[in-house]
Amino acid sequence: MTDLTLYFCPRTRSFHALWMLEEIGEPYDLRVVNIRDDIQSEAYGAVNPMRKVPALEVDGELITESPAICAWLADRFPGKGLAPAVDAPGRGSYLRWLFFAGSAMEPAFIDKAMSRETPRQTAGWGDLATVKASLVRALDGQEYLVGDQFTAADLMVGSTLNFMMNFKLLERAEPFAAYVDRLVARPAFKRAMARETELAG
Ligand SMILES: N[C@@H](CCC(=O)N[C@@H](CS)C(=O)NCC(=O)O)C(=O)O
Repeated sequence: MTDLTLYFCPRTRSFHALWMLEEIGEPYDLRVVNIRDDIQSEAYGAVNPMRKVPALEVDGELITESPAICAWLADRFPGKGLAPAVDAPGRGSYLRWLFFAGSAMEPAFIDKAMSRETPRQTAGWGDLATVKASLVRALDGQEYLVGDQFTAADLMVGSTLNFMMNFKLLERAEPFAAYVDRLVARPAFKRAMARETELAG
């Protein structure tokens, strides 16, 4: 059996990985890390020198960065159907949107949070308006980003949209509202949310 340990702090981006673990449904351990102090310890520096959560320890190997954690889990447990197989149609689109969450959505929303404008030709993420327009186009006429299948790419993109809505950085409006509502209705999301709420105290 694979030994899975998630370094997690409630009410942070580490929720992406918690939700993914619940989708996978394999046993895992949680180590709660307080991002105000624990994260600065020497011990946590050895887990993630970036001093960020989440981190997933797999049989002693450490994986950081939420999209990488989700990609690894989806590929390690292919029977859960959370990623198209390497040689299946949709694999390219799946990877595209999975990476888009971290490389385009995140920095574009942080620009907004910081009330700053990075020139779009300089920024690898372009700008928030174009990021949103790209997602609107990707979701046009479909329930999920890759055909009719929920994948880890939806988890990362949807969880990021939900996070940004909760922080009032994104209006709860269509088409994103219906998409996020569909994702948060998943039993695995609800289990992860219940676990997080319990841990947040
Ligand atoms: N690129 C990372 C970002 C993770 C991240 O920003 N984590 C925040 C919590 S929301 C954190 O650990 N902050 C602690 C700190 O910077 O002191 C990922 O996608 O997993």
